[in-house]
Amino acid sequence: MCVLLGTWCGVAGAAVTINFNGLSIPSQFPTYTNSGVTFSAVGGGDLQAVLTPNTTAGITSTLGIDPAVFPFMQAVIASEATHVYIGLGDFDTDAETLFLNAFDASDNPLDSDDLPTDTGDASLHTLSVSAPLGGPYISYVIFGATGGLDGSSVSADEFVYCSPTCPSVIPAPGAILLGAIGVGLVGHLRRRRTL
Ligand SMILES: [Ca+2]
Ligand SMILES: [Ca+2]
Repeated sequence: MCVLLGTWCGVAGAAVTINFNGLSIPSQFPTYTNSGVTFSAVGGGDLQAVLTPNTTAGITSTLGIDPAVFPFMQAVIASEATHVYIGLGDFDTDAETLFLNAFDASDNPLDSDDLPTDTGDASLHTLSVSAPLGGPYISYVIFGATGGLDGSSVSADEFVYCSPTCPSVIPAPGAILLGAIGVGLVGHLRRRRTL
């Protein structure tokens, strides 16, 4: 599904949003795939559906590999992406640093975003990353929090990606200019004929 969101994706952009609202709470699963994106916990373990700070369903990881630490989460984007946005929020009401890191298909870091949050901050915060213009594009992202209680004790929601393979529906500026010249010329000729 391609939804035009020019503000987020740029002139030729189209965005896909995954809101997790179809997930049942509580539920636990090793992976979650929706709209060409597969979510999982980094290093193994499960994900679970939880109520996020925006009071709708989202995901977080589960304790398991290390029984005291929530692992980071990752999202693999089948079509790759030019931009990725994610909402991250707390469920331990601890101070921590939210992060979103982007990588290409060869595991090279492309971009990163982070945001320190204070104790008691129960808001969903949007983080974003971008690929270089023309690529290489974002193959996967890793996200979560560091420095707080119990490892990556945050939930995720409102995942948005902009696919480089989505068809553009916005004409290039050159095409718009040529079209405007053509319309003006036809109007001028019509006016001359009527005189
Ligand atoms: Ca949601
Ligand atoms: Ca936390």
